[in-house]
Amino acid sequence: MKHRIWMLAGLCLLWGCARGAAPVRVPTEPPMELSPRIEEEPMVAPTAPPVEAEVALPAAQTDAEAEESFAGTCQSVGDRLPFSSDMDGDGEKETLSLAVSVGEDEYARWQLVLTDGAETYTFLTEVGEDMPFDLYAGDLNQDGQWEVYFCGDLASSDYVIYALGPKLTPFTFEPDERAERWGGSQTNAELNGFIDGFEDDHLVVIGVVDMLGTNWGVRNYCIGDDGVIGPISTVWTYSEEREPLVVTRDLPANAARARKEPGEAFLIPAGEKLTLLCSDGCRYAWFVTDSGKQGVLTLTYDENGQWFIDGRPEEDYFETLPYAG
Ligand SMILES: [Ca+2]
Ligand SMILES: [Ca+2]
Repeated sequence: MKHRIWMLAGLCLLWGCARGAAPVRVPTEPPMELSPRIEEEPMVAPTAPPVEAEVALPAAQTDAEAEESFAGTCQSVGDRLPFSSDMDGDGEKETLSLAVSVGEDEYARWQLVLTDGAETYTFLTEVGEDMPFDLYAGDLNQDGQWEVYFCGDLASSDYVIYALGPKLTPFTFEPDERAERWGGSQTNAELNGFIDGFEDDHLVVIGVVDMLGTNWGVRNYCIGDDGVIGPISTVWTYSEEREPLVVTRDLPANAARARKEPGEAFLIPAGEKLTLLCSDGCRYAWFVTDSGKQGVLTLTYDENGQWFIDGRPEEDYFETLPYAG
């Protein structure tokens, strides 16, 4: 539990208790089609086996306790390992356990073990204070086959999610549409962000959106019919508890429309404050001004990842932008 509290406390600070806030007005958008073909790439495969130190994991519950408190929907099992349930519907229980050790390269190796080592899978994360992680299990898409989700921190606050099937076969993720700006380094074996919960058949993910500063947004993912995990909508919704951005020169904007196409153009004058509501992390950021006007900003980026609005760097339009340190 300690590791979860550490992680949640830090994230709540960043996220500003968004889940308890009033709903943010978000432009509606039809569900995105999941792309049918994504080539599978290998997951991280650790190559340095030496183990220097074993790290204690939370005390185990009994199988009966674990099963009784598990309603069948996806939920955290990180503090009740080993965890037993019939994960593939064959009438026999499988048992999930997790071992962690620190290698000479000072990376943590999280080895997920299924039923006496019948299947294993290893994730690498950085070694940090309490090494935050969480493990979730359940049948998100209700096809009778459980998934296992592992969240960890690859580097300083570079949270990452992996998903595995009942035989610990890795799922693939739809490639992040923001990867082009990052230089295409993103793989489809992992998802940047961390799990904030589950809603119906959706995985709720919080992630960083680096556009008009560093912003934390949330969006939902599901498992497509092709088995690929992708976002329901391209839009990341921001917390309402955000510092407004102070405009320092005429800022070109457009009226927000239900679809993505921007509406009528207008200028936001210097001195106006605007609060970002959401963005797609690639081109559009929706906002509301202090005077209650809603609209959308259109951004572009160059080969260095610098953001521009109407040809000017984004920083030129605002007193400050909330960049992460
Ligand atoms: Ca089984
Ligand atoms: Ca499933």
